[in-house]
This record gives sequence, C-alpha cells and structure tokens, in this order.
Amino acid sequence: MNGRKLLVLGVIPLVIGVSACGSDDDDGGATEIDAAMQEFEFTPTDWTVAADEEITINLENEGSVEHEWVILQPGVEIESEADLPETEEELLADFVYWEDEVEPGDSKTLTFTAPAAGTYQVICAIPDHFDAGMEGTLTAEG
Ligand SMILES: [Cu+2]
Repeated sequence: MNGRKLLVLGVIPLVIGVSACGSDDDDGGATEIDAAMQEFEFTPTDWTVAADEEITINLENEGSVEHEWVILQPGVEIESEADLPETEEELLADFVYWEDEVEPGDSKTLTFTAPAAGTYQVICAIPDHFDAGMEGTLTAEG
C-alpha cells in the first residue's frame, strides 16, 4: 500500500533530474545513449551508463551491411573473434549480456537493464567485424 505512494514520490526527482541534466542522472551514468555503427567502427566507442538502471539506446546503422551492438557478460572479454564459440547458442549463453542488430540504413530505439557497476566489452559479433575494428567499452557507474 505504501509502496505505491513511495514510487510516485520517487519519480518526481528523477523527472527533474532528467530535465535539468539532459540524459545524465546524479550517478554520472546516462540513462539514454546513442550508438552509430558503420564499416567497421562504433561511434562513439565508449559509453557510460547508470548501473542497474533501465537504459534507452538509440542504435543507428550508417553502414551498408547489417551490424550488431553486443554487450559481453561480466568478466568476458575477447581479443579476437577466434575467442568466440562456434554456435549462436553458446554465444548467447556464455558471452552475450545484451544484444541487438540493425539493418543497413535503419535505426532502432530499444531499452535494456544496465549491468552492475563495472566495465564491459562491446562488440559487433557479425563475422569479421570485430577483427576489423568494431569494438567499444560500456562502463556502468552506480
Ligand atoms: Cu558490424
């Protein structure tokens, strides 16, 4: 019963915070980020988000082939595509924290729950794209 009232009160400072500071919240991590993709890079290459918060991401594929924006799981980092497993099932189970893909010339606005505070590798998992340079870093602060 009291939970609902507390929830409403909690929303008000959040709204004020967003309007006062753009997409940054008081923790220093954004709750909305942009990621553009092309052959073969992300722009920007580093994002800082609020840990454990719901994050809105605007993905835009400015290239001429499909690209993916993939957050790897905590403690998982690859040096080359040779480190990735052979099957999509293993990739999703053991490597991927969150991912989506965008067709060339298309854009998507999506949401995901940011991981706990830490640093995470971002890759494009389409064959040959990571090795060609599609790598970034997501930092969760909270
Ligand atoms: Cu790609």
